[in-house]
Amino acid sequence: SGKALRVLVDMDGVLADFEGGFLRKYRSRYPEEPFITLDDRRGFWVSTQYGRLRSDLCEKATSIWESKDFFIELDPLPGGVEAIKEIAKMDNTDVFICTSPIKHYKNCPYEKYAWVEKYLGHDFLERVILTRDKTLITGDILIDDKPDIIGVEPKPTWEHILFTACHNKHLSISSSQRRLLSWNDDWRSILTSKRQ
Ligand code: UMP
Repeated sequence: SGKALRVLVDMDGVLADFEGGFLRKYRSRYPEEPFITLDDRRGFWVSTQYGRLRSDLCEKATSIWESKDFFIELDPLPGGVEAIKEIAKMDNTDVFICTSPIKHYKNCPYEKYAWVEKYLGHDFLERVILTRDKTLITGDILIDDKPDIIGVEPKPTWEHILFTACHNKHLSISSSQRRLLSWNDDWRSILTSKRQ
């Protein structure tokens, strides 16, 4: 009953394994360079942490996700594809993938659509929103691993559910913020709690 629940789901770090894909390709391309294990990741920006390790490693890190086939070859994170397919089938529920492309646009937007088609099917392309500002998108919840989601809209309509990732797992969360620890966590209860 009531208006359909609108669920926004981030892609990198929530559906697709950006961090794992990055580390594997970085080590393969730069086998002699130091790297940061996933356990030692801190902060959303991989490039920032690599730049602190050694200043030239910022652009070496960036070269990895700017390369052709980086985004299409990301593995799905456990349970994500199954969960979003289940959400899409729920009554009174509209789900969208809400993802920010990198500004090096040659491959990333194309490969994000191709990834969605590969793992979720052609019809799911209808459900893709590419934006660099998620505060402009209206929804009831946004499941996203980025701790600070800001933009031009000071009062976004969605509740941000912080999806746990290697870079945010040690952050303490304000009492009002909710987490989803993984797709094995109780996302169904979070959806139920938002229904009118
Ligand atoms: N990204 C960077 N630099 C980093 C880490 C990630 O540019 O150090 C990119 C990858 C994604 C985008 O395309 O930022 C994050 O998108 P969202 O997960 O916020 O949608």
